Amino acid sequence: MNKIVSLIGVPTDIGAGARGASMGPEALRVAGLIPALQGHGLQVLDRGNLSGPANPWQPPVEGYRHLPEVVQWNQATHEAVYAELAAGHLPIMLGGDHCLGIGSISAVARWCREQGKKLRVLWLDAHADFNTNELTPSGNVHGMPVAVLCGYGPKELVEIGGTVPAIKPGVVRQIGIRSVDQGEKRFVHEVGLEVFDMRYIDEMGMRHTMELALGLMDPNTHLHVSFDVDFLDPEIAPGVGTTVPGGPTYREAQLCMEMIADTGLLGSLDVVELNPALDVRNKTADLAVDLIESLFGKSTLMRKDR
Ligand code: HAR
Ligand code: MN
Ligand code: MN
Ligand code: MN
Repeated sequence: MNKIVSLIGVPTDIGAGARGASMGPEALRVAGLIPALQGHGLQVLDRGNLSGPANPWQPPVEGYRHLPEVVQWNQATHEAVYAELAAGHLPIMLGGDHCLGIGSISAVARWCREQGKKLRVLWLDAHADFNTNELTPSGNVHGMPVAVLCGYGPKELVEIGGTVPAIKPGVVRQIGIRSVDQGEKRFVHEVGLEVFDMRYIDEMGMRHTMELALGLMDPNTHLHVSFDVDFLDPEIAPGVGTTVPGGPTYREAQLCMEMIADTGLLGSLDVVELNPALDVRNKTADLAVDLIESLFGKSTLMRKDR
């Protein structure tokens, strides 16, 4: 595990359907993210926040809302994440809405290609985020990042990391999914995306789910976690723009994070969709920090295998 982590705030809600995710980075800092990470022996570099265009709050154009602005924010994110990886740091992108996964993961994929490393992406989310401008019911680009990364989307976004597609669907494992639009569903099937939806987790349990999602990784794998806070059940995590009932409980989410930590392969992280305007006394941010601690190896007792 990399011992220097770099926080990159990306204060925008440019791809979202509700305003407020732009306040996510500060809410995570206020919730004590930095001391929490330091408490696990990590050195933390807070790189501050990136800047970019304001949210013009316009209707979709050709099926995309705010595409030029989305491109600008993602170019900045790509460069910032890539620079931290090149410096040997573990980047944590503090969103911001999930459209930023395009910039972040394209940078991680570029880095892995250059280093000859394998990549696995865990996509923790209520949503599959696999829409295109033709399939989307909203035009919100935060519903499209996985499709864009796999090469389906507008040229300006698909080409952000230079190589197209940035990733193959086979590197992605989606966990916690419970809201997929009609056309999106067909498309997820068509490309063969590996989805552990809530029904799967209900039937098989989080432990078995994570064993499969983390299975067959050789030690030369860079593990990227894209943590959309709406992955969590809204009862425990109300501070997101698109709540969907029936998500993982507190303990299921903890186990998910703990099992990721146990691999020792975590190389980068996105924390997105936290919306302080919809939160209650920063409760969702506190919970996110708590879960991030587990992701970085906090455990109740010393593990017998350590
Ligand atoms: N699927 C819906 C759409 O595309 C809602 C997407 C909501 N996305 C997020 N990110 N909050 O997962 O409009
Ligand atoms: Mn998402
Ligand atoms: Mn989501
Ligand atoms: Mn804590």
